[in-house]
Amino acid sequence: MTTLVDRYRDRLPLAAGDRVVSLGEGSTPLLHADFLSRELGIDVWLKLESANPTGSFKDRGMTVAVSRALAEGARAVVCASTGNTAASAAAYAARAGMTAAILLPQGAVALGKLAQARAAGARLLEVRGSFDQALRGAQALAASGGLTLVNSLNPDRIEGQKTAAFEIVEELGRAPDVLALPYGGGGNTRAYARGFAEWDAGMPRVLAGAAARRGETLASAIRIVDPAHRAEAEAAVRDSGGTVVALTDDEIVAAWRSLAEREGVFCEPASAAGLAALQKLGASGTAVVVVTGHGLKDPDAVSRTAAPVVEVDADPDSIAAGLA
Ligand code: AN7
Repeated sequence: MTTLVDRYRDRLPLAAGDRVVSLGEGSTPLLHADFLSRELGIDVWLKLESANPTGSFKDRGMTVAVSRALAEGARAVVCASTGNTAASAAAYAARAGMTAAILLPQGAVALGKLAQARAAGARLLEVRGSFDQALRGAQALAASGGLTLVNSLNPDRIEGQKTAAFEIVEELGRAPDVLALPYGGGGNTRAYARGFAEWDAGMPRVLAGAAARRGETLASAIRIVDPAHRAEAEAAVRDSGGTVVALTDDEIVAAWRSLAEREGVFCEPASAAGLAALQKLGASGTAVVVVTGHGLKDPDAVSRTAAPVVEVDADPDSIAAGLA
């Protein structure tokens, strides 16, 4: 197995002797999207970050952040999370023999993510409040000492996540013309911008899909009112000639359905925000759409938006009627 750190160690902040805490992250598929390419009249590729070990792009950052925390002698990590950072931090901390303290916005984390963090034995606290409030709590806890913050405010997270841009350039042989991705707190947008800049292969035009109603979107992963990286992420988008695209939930769900129904790619709703931005604005040339998290993380989203299951008896007539 080649870990992410093995693949790009010379571009990551880890010393030669540091123990690497890895679950086999990175080297994710870049899948050609035949239907979407025809629909949009351009060449569309999907970067399946949902194929990372805990099912989201967070693992790229977490391998670096947890390895560094371990090297520095930390015994515990802390984060606030809408769910995916929680699942990733819990798994990497478990592997490192560290405690993970995780602050979740009450009632706002998808079922699969909660199950992942619980299964790994993380200390889960449900904060009576929003993600934004939970993040301030996590920052205060980290500042009081002893725990390392592993939200993307930790620069090691961004360092790890920039490697997705490296992989795209290596696989396409050049930077794409357009990169479309979801925009929650903006850490990942910054990470891609840094990755393309460091590889020196040119910067794609970045389309960053955000929920128009940030505090209420059904895409719970990006239910973040005040993005921690707003200034830097939006500057990077502007400098690339790209746009922050405000999306309705209907637009996000339409993109999410086309990924599942037309491409066979089942992601969580927030992960379709990049495609929704691309569908809304259009583009030319080659576009890479980042699919950030797996669909199994949020089964309730399916119940709310997909066709119901039909109940039948086990006889041929009843089955035929059920299919009619
Ligand atoms: C699937 O886990 O903020 O713009 O606490 O889970 O870097 O914040 C997750 C964010 C996109 C947005 N897609 O990325 C968390 C968290 C998925 C996500 C984003 C998230 P950023």
